[in-house]
Amino acid sequence: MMMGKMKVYADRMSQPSRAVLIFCRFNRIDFEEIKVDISKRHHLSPQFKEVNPLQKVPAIVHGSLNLSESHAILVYLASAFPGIADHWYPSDLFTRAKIHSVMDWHHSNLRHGAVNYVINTVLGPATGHPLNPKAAAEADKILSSSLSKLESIWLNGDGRFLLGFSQPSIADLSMVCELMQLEVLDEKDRSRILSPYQKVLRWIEDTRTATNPHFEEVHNILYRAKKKFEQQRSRIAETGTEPRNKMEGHSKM
Ligand SMILES: N[C@@H](CCC(=O)N[C@@H](CS)C(=O)NCC(=O)O)C(=O)O
Repeated sequence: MMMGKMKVYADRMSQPSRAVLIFCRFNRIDFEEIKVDISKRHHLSPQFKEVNPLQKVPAIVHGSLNLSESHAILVYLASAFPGIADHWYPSDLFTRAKIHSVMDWHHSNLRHGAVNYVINTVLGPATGHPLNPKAAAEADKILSSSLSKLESIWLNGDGRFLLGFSQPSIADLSMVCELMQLEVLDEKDRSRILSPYQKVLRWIEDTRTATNPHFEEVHNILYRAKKKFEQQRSRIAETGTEPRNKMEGHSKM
């Protein structure tokens, strides 16, 4: 059956989008990246609603298959395309079950804490949400408790990757992309959150190294956003004034 080139709808500011893009690029999957700019509300357009009625990125279209949810997409990609190394989504049933276990945990714990903390301390105004210190404090607690479990349970094996594996799986890629969003925080805050977890920090570096140069290329947008937020913070510190326009500094994200 002719499937045609797969389309990946993504915004590189979105962590699950980055995981899918890095996976495709690293594994030399032939695909077309279609940018859906969340800060410009492109995910709410009628055209994108046809692709993903949930109006979230990432989403893929491959032949007659429309698929959303990054974990389901990663499982599909690892299974549908030939020549993908087994370590990404091992064929052994018990190992697969463990990978699903850690990915499900991620979505209801680590992601919950990380997204809500970043939205409520830095990114909110870019997506039309006011910053909310109370929600940020709650997210901070969830994030710290998740990082502690990540360090003591999921990264407790002999290998350098989740579940003690010696090579990365789709779960490593998904979770590291999640934590990379902490780059946009004030550096002191980022260090306060991550520095107690040395295994986590080492694992982020190992996953980056294992998937480069694609990891860095896809994350470039985040490093540019980090610089903009840093400049914005030092301007506020010098002049004591907020940017004129709430969206200033975010519009090119
Ligand atoms: N569980 C989903 C999460 C998708 C998601 O929340 N995407 C965000 C960007 S990171 C989005 O599209 N947000 C737009 C909105 O909620 O309006 C996945 O893993 O793909």
